[in-house]
Amino acid sequence: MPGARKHVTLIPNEWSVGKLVTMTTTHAAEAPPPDAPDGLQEHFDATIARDQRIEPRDWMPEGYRKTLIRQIAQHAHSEIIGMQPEGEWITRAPSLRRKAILFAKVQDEAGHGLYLYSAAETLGADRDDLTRRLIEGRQKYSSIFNYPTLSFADVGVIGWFVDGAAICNQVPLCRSSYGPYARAMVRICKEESFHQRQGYELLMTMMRGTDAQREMVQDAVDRWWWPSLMMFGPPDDASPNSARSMAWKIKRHSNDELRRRFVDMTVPQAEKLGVTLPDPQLRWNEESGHHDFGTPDWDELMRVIKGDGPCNDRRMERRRTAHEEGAWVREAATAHAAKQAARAEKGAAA
Ligand code: FAQ
Repeated sequence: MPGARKHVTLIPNEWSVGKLVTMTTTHAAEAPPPDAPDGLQEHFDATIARDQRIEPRDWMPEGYRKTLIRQIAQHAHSEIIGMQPEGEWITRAPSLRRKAILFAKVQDEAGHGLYLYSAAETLGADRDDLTRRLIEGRQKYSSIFNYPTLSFADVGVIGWFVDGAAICNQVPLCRSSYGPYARAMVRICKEESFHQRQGYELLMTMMRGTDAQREMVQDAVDRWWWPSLMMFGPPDDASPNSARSMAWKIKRHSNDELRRRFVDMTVPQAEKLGVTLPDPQLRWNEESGHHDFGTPDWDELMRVIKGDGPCNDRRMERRRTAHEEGAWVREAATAHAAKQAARAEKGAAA
């Protein structure tokens, strides 16, 4: 295909997390001058304009705080629910090596959820409350995790597409204006890069295998391509939150811009792998310097977001059960913390 790169890199160099870490180590927002109590909004605006970070101790507009809690909580819920589609294959992985890799990946996703809930807590959110909202269907999680994993090739395609899309979306969030979120994203993105590589390597191995294995890979690609494009959210002209989130530098790029980057990144990788992306309109556009591609089914995205996807009920049911079954762990941890605190108090008094 004209314009396709000769050397396939999984993550374009300009998105190196290392580079972004340097970019994000700006100074924290300075404390507002004590003699200017009315200047808090101006101080906040100036901090954002200077590309400096807002930290938990800084004053922030209520809308900024709420938007961050909404996005970070949805992101955390996505990581936790996102353990399920691949988790279903841990017991069926074809070798000990694949089982160990998959186990580690799914555990990483749990860790990402926990960093993100912690980031939300710095904004005054309560983790139990966020979990309750998810379980009661009052908060969202990513549409992508409502699709079934029908074969082991799906594990590879999730790593390649879903973690690849997560990297496109999340590397710019390492420069998000809210410090704890941006810092959590640095570590998360490093781990997502490993996840993407393991998926691509698994698919490469299958493509070198039998005809049946190659068919499994192509079938998984056909099923996951469009839902992966939908992960980036509705088109810009139907994205009610984008303008404000971008003005606050919570989001750094629009949904369509990130979707296009993902397509540009993935096309040469698909060629190298030897699979066909299921979009007859996909072609390199010399003039724009990007790929043209077809329109995702936005009605499907809306249906899945509203709870009517292929696996929404199953995912939520599993999440509710896991929460109930984990009650004893939370009770034990709370009792242990209370005992430790009582011991420390007694020790201090002695
Ligand atoms: N699914 O105005 P916008 C991962 C909602 S983590 C469900 O454009 P915004 C790692 C949106 O919330 C994947 N809902 O919204 C992994 C809003 O609803 P609200 C998660 C969606 O916030 C890999 C409404 O539609 N990543 O993959 C979706 O500006 C493998 C209007 O939309 C993140 O969360 C959707 N796809 O942009 C784990 C990244 N799209 O709240 C396991 C951080 C939109 O007004 C295995 N989040 N909605 O009721 C973001 O960048 C943004 O929140 C967007 C949405 C881009 C997701």
